[in-house]
Amino acid sequence: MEFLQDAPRLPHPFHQDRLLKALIAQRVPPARRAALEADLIALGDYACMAYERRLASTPGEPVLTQWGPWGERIDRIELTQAWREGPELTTRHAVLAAGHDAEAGAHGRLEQFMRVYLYHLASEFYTCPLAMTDGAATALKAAGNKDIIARALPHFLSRESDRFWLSGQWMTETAGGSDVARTGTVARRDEQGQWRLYGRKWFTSAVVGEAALALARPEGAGEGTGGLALFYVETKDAQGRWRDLSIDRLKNKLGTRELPTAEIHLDGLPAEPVAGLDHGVRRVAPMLNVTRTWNAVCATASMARCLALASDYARRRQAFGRPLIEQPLHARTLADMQAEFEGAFALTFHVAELLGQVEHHTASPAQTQLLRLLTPLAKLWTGKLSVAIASETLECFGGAGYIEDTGLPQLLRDAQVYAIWEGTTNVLSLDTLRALSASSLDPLNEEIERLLTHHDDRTAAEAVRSALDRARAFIDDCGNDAARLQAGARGLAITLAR
Ligand code: MFK
Ligand code: FAD
Repeated sequence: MEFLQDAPRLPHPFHQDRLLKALIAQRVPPARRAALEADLIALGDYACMAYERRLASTPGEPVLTQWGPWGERIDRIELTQAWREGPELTTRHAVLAAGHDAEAGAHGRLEQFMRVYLYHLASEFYTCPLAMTDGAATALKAAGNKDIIARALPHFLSRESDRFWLSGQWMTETAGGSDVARTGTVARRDEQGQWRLYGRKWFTSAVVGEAALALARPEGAGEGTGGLALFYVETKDAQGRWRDLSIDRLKNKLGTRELPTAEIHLDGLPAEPVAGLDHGVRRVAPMLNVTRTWNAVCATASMARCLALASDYARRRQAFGRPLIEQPLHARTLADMQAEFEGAFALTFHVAELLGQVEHHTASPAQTQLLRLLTPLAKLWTGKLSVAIASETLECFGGAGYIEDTGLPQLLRDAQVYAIWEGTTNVLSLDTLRALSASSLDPLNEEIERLLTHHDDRTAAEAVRSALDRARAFIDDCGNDAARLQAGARGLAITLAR
C-alpha cells in the first residue's frame, strides 16, 4: 500500500499549553481563575474548529463592491466567516472588555491578553481592529473628553454584539507612516462650526469600523506633529451608510488577506477634537502603546501555533528510521525555537501585567518606567522573532511547508506584518531611545534586580546586568553624537529585549 503521511494535528491551545497554565497558576488570583478558564477553553475550542475549517476549504477574502446596480456609490464590503463571527464571539468572551473590567482591576489586562493569545490565530486578524478599538478606548480615557467617552466607550467596551462598535486608527498617509508629521489631512470648520476632515488615508485596517481616531491638521495650524490634532469620527449614518468618505480600494497584501485594509478619501467627514487642537501624536500615544502590546501578544500567539504544529509533526514524520523528534539535530532545532519563544512569551506577558498595574496605579515609578521601555522592546523583538520562527517552522515540514493547501505558508506571510505596522523595527528602536532618554537607567536597574532576585536565577541576572551595562556604556560613549546613537539603536534595542 502506498505511503500516506499523517497530517499534523493542532493540540488544544488551552488544554495543552503548559506556559499559559503556569502563568495562570502564578499570576491570576484563585477566585478569578474559573471564569477566565471557561473563556479560555471556549476560545481554544473555537481555535480548533477554525483550524479544521481552514484546512477543509479555500480561504476567503473580503470583497469590496463600490457601485450599486443603478450607479450609486455603495462601498459595500463582504467579510469572511471568521469576521462575521467576530463580534458575537469576542463580546461573549470579553476578549476586549476584560482589559477594562473594573472588578478585575490590575489583573484585567493579563486576563484579557490570555484571551487574545488563544483567539488570535482563529480570528483571521479580526484582532487587528479589536486592538485598535482597545487602543481608542484607552486614548479616550486618557484624554478625558467626557462627551466622547460617554458616546463611544459603551460601544467599544460592550459585552453585547449588537451594541459593539469597532474603531480604526487613521494615521498613515502616502507621504508618511513613520513620520506622521507629513500628514496632509486637513480639519476645517463648516458654517455651523462643525469640524470636518478632508484628505486621504493610505492604510485603514478597520475600514468596516463604526468609528476611528484620526490625525489631521486644523486649517492654519503649524507644521510638524505639534500642529496635528487627534479627532474622533463616526463613519456611518443612522441608516448604516458611509458619511462623507469613500473607499478607493482594498489593499492587495502579502498576508493578513482576510483583513480588509483600505485606502480611503475623507470628503468632509464630521469630526470632534479628542482634546485640544494640537499635540495629536502625544494624545494618540496611549493608543499606540496598547496596540503595540496586542501586536506582541499576537506575534507570540503565532509562534505558539508554529511550535505546536512543528512539534506534533516531528512525532508523526519518520526519517532515517525514526521519528524526527528522535533525531538529535531536529530535536535541538525545535528546542532552540522553543527557548526563544518562551523568552518572548515571558517578556510579552510581563508587559501585559505591567500595563494593568500602571493603569490601576498599583505600579511603582520604576515599574511605570519599565513598562514605557518594555512596550517597544516587546513589540519589535516579537515582530522579528515571529518571522524567524515561522520560516524555521516551514523548514521543519520540508517540502510540505512550502505547499499552500497545508495552510503552512500563510503562517510566514502573516508573520511579516508584525514588524511593519504599529511602528517598524527601526522606529521602535528609536522609541526605545526616547523612552530611555526620558529618565536614567537606575530605576530600571533596581526593578530588574528585584525581578531577578525574585526568580533566583543567577545566569539570567548576570546576562541582564551585562546587557544593561553595555547599553549604558554605549549611550555614554555616544555623548552628543545623535547620528551614532541612532545608528546603534537597533542593536541596543535587540540586546535589551533579549
Ligand atoms: C493583530 C495585532 C494587533 C495590532 C494591530 C495593528 C493595526 C495596525 C495599525 C497601524 O499600523 S496604525 C499606524 C501606526 N503608526 C505608528 O505606529 C507610527 C509610527 N511612528 C512613530 O511612532 C513615530 O515615532 C512618531 C510618529 C511618534 C514620531 O512623531 P514625532 O512627533 O516626531 O515624535 P516626538 O516629537 O518625539 O513625539 C511627540 C510626543 O509623543 C512626545 O510627547 P510630548 O509632546 O509630551 O513631548 C513623545 O514623548 C510622545 N510619544 C511618542 N511616542 C510615544 C510617546 N509617548 C508615549 N509612548 C510612545 N510610544
Ligand atoms: P516608511 O515610514 O516610509 O518607512 C520605510 C522604512 O524606513 C522602514 O524600514 C522604516 O523602518 C524606515 N525608517 C523610517 N524612518 C526612519 C528613521 N527615522 N530611522 C531609521 N529608519 C527609518 N496605518 C494606519 O494608520 N492605520 C491602519 O489601520 C494601518 N493598517 C495597516 C495594515 C497593514 C497590513 C499594513 C502593512 C500597514 C498598515 N498601516 C496602517 C500602515 C503602517 O502603520 C505603516 O506602513 C508603517 O507605520 C510604516 O510607514 P510607511 O509605510 O510610511 O513606511
